[in-house]
Amino acid sequence: MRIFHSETHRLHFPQGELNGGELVTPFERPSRVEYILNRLQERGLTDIQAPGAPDMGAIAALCDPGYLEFLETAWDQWVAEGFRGEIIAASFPVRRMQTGRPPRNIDGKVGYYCLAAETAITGGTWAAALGSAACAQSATAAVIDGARAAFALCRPPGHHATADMYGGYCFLNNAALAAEALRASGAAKVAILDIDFHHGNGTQDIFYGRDDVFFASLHGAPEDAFPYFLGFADETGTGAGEGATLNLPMAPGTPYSVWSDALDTAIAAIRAQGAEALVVSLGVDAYKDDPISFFKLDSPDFTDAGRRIAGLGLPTVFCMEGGYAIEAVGINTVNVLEGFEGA
Ligand code: OKP
Ligand code: ZN
Repeated sequence: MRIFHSETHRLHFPQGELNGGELVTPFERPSRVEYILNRLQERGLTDIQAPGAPDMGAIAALCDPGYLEFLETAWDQWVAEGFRGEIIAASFPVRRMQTGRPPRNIDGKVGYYCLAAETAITGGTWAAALGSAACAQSATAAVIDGARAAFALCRPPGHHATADMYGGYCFLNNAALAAEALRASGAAKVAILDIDFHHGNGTQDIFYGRDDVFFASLHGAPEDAFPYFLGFADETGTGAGEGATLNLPMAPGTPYSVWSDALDTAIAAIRAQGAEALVVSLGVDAYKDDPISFFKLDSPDFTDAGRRIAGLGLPTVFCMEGGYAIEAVGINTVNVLEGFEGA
């Protein structure tokens, strides 16, 4: 399988994540990539290359222009203001405070474009986010060129990012970029299967009103799990997109026997939709020892999940998302890919 990885991910390494009132070392950290790369090598998945330059036109087509300008300039403005810490949002346009006007003040602007305060921005974040997007774009190009599948080792992840908001460790929605590129290449219908433990609120939001990109997500029930406010089973799409969103929220402690039934449900829906290409938001935080999640999948279950996904028989772009049980992240990620390839 062709694999795309960019060293630029290292440029994004905030020292602090707001967690339980403390600033802790972020769960989403550069070493995650090292564990994945090591495991890929160990298992002989060595067709790893750097992506091409990011396709800025495609990023501009997906995202709000003010948001992209913000991501590009936020650090310089923050420093110019005299702030000495990393960028962490503190003021948000919440209920009855939404007038759609991005503030001039950088602290206000940060809150305007942020959906969750755990995620810090630093001087290297924009470059890392672009490198991550480039991995998704190059992996998609490989599939468009005829590869059965490709793996974008995206870091930072993307599925919480909307067209105009960052948070949940995400800045640019890599899976959405992949889906849009597949559409542009001629696939009439594309499916995004999000198996990360967390609901892919950003991806859902981007495609919610459209019927050409089907979005299916398996995740911790929003009553109990981040992002808390989206991902309920009754969110099924709107307008032309009605029926093109499928949410499968599950309870704390969910074992593979239940999770795999949900996976089969999502796979059957993707088939019924007539999707011609597939994007997998590949998070492995459904793992039993993940420090911020609550499902009970074991490592061999990820191999089985990969096998089931391969059963769709679709050209497939895997985009890395979450997974924070650092030492198992590589094993679980590669297990999905091996299960897929061995099927
Ligand atoms: C990103 B992805 C611990 C809770 C952090 C944000 C989780 C983001 C997950 N401080 N909440 O979907 O794996
Ligand atoms: Zn996650």
